[in-house]
Formats: sequence, C-alpha cells, structure tokens
Amino acid sequence: MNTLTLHIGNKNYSSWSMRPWLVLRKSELPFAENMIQLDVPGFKDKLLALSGAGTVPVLQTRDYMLPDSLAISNWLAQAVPNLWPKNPKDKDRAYALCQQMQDDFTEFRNHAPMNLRRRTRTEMPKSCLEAAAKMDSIFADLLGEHDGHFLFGDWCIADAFATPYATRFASYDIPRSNKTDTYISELMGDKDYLDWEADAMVEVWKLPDTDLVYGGRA
Ligand SMILES: N[C@@H](CCC(=O)N[C@@H](CS)C(=O)NCC(=O)O)C(=O)O
Repeated sequence: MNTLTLHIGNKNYSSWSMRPWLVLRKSELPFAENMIQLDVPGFKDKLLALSGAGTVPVLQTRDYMLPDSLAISNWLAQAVPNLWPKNPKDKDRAYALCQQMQDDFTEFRNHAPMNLRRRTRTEMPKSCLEAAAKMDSIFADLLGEHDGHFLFGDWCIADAFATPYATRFASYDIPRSNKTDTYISELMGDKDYLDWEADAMVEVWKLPDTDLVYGGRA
C-alpha cells in the first residue's frame, strides 16, 4: 500500500501540482494521486478539507497533510538523496530560484496561464514578454554556467519548478534564446513530463476563461 498520496488539480492547467508530482516521480517513491477538479462548485470545500491552505498540491504522508509545492519538494529531498544539487552553494541558489519561480514572474504567469493542450502563436503584452525575457536570461545564464542539460547540471527540483514555465513558452510561442529553447525541449521530452502531459490531453474538463485568453479557442 502506498503511504504517500499527492492531491493535485487538473493536469492540463495546474502548474503548481505538476511540480511536486515530477519530483515524486524522480524520487522513485511509490505514491497514489488524487485529482480534485478545480473551479467547479464545491471545489474549495474539498481543498479546505485537505489543509488550511485551501490549495493543491497537498502531500498526504503517514502522519500529516503537507501543502505547498516547495515544502512538499523539500520534504521529498529530505527522504531521498540528490533531488537538490550536491554542491551546497548551488543547492541554496536552486532553492532561492524555486522561491522566485513561485513568487515572481506574475505578469508571465497571469497572461500566459499553463494550458498544455494549447499551441498558438500569441501576441502577448509587453509586461508578459519582459517577465518571460527575465526568466529566459536567468535560465540561459545558469545553463551556460553548468555542464549538463539542466539548470544546475543534473536534474534537480529547480527543473521541476521550471517545467510549467517551459510549457508556457511552448504553448504561446513566446520568444526565447537558443539555450533556453534547447532546455525547454529537454524538459518537455522528459518521460515523466510526457506521462503527465498524456493524462492532461485526455482530460475532459475545460476552463473556458483560460482557453480563450488572447484569442485561444474554447
Ligand atoms: N504556493 C502554493 C500555491 C498553490 C496554488 O495556488 N494552487 C492552485 C491550483 S493550481 C489552487 O489550489 N487554487 C485554488 C484556489 O486558490 O482556490 C503552492 O506552491 O503549492
């Protein structure tokens, strides 16, 4: 029996849920998943029944419910080695970058919501493009600094946090450097990501407001 259950939102849209799900896959710990359909009547009560945060993801461990994608990822990193970079300086930087990816880039997140089914060439407002360019330059600098295909060399939690952003660049065809473009292909070619994406493609729930942003199709 699995002792871990990850409570998540819809796979097509829930960027926060995707991150710890990818970390769990990389941890190789067995886990069950429970999907809660978001933005339908009664969904908030279901989230509040899981934890006071009232959001997903939530990791249900043997003893307690742990909300927040970074807290969950860090819990897993304490259970399993090598989910953070081995070099302590890089570990601190990777952690800080995850926090920045959670809190910053609001204009990018709001204008280009994660929507894995979407592929459009979209005219985005300047504020969105500026935030995306800032992220592109952070990614390109880190990729230039480290050997390997990922931000800190080997795959780590920061790459899980970057993956929803990678999909936004791809969904709306947002300009990026060659380095970042290659990195996006790496993240979106990952076998665990592809499993998540395959589930998203067959989901029947739709969020029309999200599908329609900047000329998308319902
Ligand atoms: N900081 C939290 C944010 C989680 C979050 O906002 N999750 C969204 C789903 S993508 C949610 O639960 N939204 C429902 C709501 O806020 O009512 C995390 O990293 O887990």
